[in-house]
Amino acid sequence: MALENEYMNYLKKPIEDATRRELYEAMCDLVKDRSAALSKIEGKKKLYYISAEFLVGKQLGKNLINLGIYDDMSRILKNHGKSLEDVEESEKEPSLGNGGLGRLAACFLDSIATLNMEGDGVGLNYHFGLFKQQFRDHKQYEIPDEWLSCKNMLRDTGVRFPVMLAGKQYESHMYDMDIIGYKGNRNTLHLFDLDSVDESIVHDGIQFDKTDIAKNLTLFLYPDDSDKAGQLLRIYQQYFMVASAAQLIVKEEKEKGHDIRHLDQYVSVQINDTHPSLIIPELIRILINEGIPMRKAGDIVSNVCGYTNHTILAEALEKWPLSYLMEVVPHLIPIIEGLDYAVYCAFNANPDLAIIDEENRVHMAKMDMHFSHSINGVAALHTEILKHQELKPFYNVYASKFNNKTNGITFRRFLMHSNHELSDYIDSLIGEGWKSDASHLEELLRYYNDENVLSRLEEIKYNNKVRCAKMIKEREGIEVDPNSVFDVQIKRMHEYKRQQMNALWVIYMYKQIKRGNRPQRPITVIFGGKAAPAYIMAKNIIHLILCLQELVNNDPEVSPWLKVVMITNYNVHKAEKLVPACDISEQISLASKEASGTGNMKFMLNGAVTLGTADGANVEIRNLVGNDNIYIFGRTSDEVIGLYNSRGYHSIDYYNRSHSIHEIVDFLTGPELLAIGDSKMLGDLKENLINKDWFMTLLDIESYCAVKETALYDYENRAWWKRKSLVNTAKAGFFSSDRTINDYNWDIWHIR
Ligand code: 26Q
Repeated sequence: MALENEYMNYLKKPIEDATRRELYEAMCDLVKDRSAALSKIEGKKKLYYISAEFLVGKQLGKNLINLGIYDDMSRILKNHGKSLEDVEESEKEPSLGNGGLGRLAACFLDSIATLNMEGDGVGLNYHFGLFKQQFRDHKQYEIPDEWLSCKNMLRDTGVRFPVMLAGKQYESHMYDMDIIGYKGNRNTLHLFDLDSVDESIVHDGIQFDKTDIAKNLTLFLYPDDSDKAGQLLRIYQQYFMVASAAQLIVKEEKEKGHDIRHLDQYVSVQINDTHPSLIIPELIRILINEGIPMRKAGDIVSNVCGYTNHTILAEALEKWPLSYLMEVVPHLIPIIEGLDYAVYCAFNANPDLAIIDEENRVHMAKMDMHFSHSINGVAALHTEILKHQELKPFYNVYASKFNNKTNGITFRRFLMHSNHELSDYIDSLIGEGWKSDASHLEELLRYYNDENVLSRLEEIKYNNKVRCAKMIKEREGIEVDPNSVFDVQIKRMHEYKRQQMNALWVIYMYKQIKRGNRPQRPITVIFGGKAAPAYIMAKNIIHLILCLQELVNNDPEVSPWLKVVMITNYNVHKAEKLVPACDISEQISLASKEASGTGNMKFMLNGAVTLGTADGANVEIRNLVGNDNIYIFGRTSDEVIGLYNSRGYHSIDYYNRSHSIHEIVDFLTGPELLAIGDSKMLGDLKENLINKDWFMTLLDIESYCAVKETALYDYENRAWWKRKSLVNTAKAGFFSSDRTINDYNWDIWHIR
């Protein structure tokens, strides 16, 4: 009753009479005030997690859970004929991240606060996050995704810092979002903005004048950087972020009465990929201004900073022309050149280790590795590849800096919030201990042979599929059968992730059904993901999937057995609906290319079985669940790396040698698809597969089809499959981001 009265104070009208929006806004105020009443977490040392992306997702539900009042709120609304889930729909999702890296940062903040460690996030307050995706004529269109007009968790702190950009002074303006620990206290996510940013300069989708910094600085997350203006804008954004972060750190340290000459005793900074790398020269510059000699300043900053690498794709490693940096941050050039010179002297002019290369480009990752005390990869295999392949010259000289921190996910969002029914059922079986120590999930293995438990788990999965089918019907207008197998691949569109291989399997299955070879049970293949606006091949893959969706779902012979769904505008909210409903989790990247993956962990936790390559964290999933509870196919990372090194892969040979591959690939420009789609886009896809296929789709496709057939066959042995599903949930504890954060703290931060 007390909570209801408290809520009524904000709502100021009977719950029955309030609109969803009013119910949402009142609850948002309640959460903000409850959160403000929590203490700030304090410790002897503080972490700053700096990241260009924080893909935090909707905040209301998660905050209610962490405040421990979700169920009560849900009951209060229900008593008055309203639903909390409907109210949650009113919130706009802040899309302040692209995908894995941004979502990881958000999971980390949740765990840091939950573990009662003093650690804040620092990033940018983009007015438009990642674009909103629409489909027309089987193609992706991008429109701006405005989120700030909706009542949200941001507080205007009034705190401002001067930032020099291209010799002119600007002022950053700090907005804070509370990060509430699960039944605990709070930390903060600080997002910096520029007052003069002007949303009205956006036109024709997501186009805008990239040169007008005063108007565009924090307008968009990742503006297209395929031209010079776009690259300069990224540098402007990055420096604006880290210059603000550095001043915030200094301000807070001074307020605590700490001597910033001993910054390394009190502060840890984690650099999330190379996007915040300029924090290194910026901190060094500040320390020098305090009278500390350059060498000493370099040592202090190295002790403070840790660097996380999230990718092994060379094109994602940032290298900025020195001339661009001269334009945007001229005051950092003497520092960066000084660091480069120090490296030059220390390592006998070894070009592999140089920060500035012969073409006068500054390698941000190299600066990070020299001037951080820790370099980590995000899954065991990824870290090994960094050590022995991609970053080998650095491993040779800094072996002790390298360490692995396998990614994790927050179970508060990806089980307790997204799958209440399963979460509550787990509580009833093994108690709530798993919520503070996820390894307790293993206690579920006690029920391995318990028919009642297994059927209840099956029922929960079915209910989730019904809910998901309802969303698909409402949002996409496609009818799917909850009794079908839900096969799900949701992630950014990228050739290395190989959505095209799954699409080729759809063609294979379509042809099988046409020939009368029907599957034992209908299959629903669900895709979701955005393509970067300038990434032509990823857009071609979306086009193929949308054409297949039309072809397959409208064919009366095929559609009773096979459905294709491309989810529009896939985001965190939709992930929460799709993940609990999934039977088969598609994690089919070319081995060695996916640093870790975190979707794979979300699916596993929710009882899906992985169909994947031995890549990223899939390898660790396999080690945990055993070969009986996962479907692994395709070449290993060693084999793939060998093929790249020997240039031994020619996709055309696979196309010419295998009749079935030939047939599937030719279908791309066959009459069925050309009647629906664009001959150039489909033709380019086909041509790319035959003559380039950089990510080796045709190498693995036969093994993929064979193993997928086995998985679908095994699915019919229901008793067996239910056990596989149980084992996956039971073994997922390792992938709690609480475990990951404890590892970071133990090995790198030492903040608690
Ligand atoms: C770089 C230069 C210029 C423009 C953009 C970028 C850029 C932007 C975003 C580079 C990388 C990203 C994002 C990378 C990312 O999300 N990586 C994913 O990180 C996850 C968390 O560690 C891993 O699980 C995934 O395997 C990895 O792909």
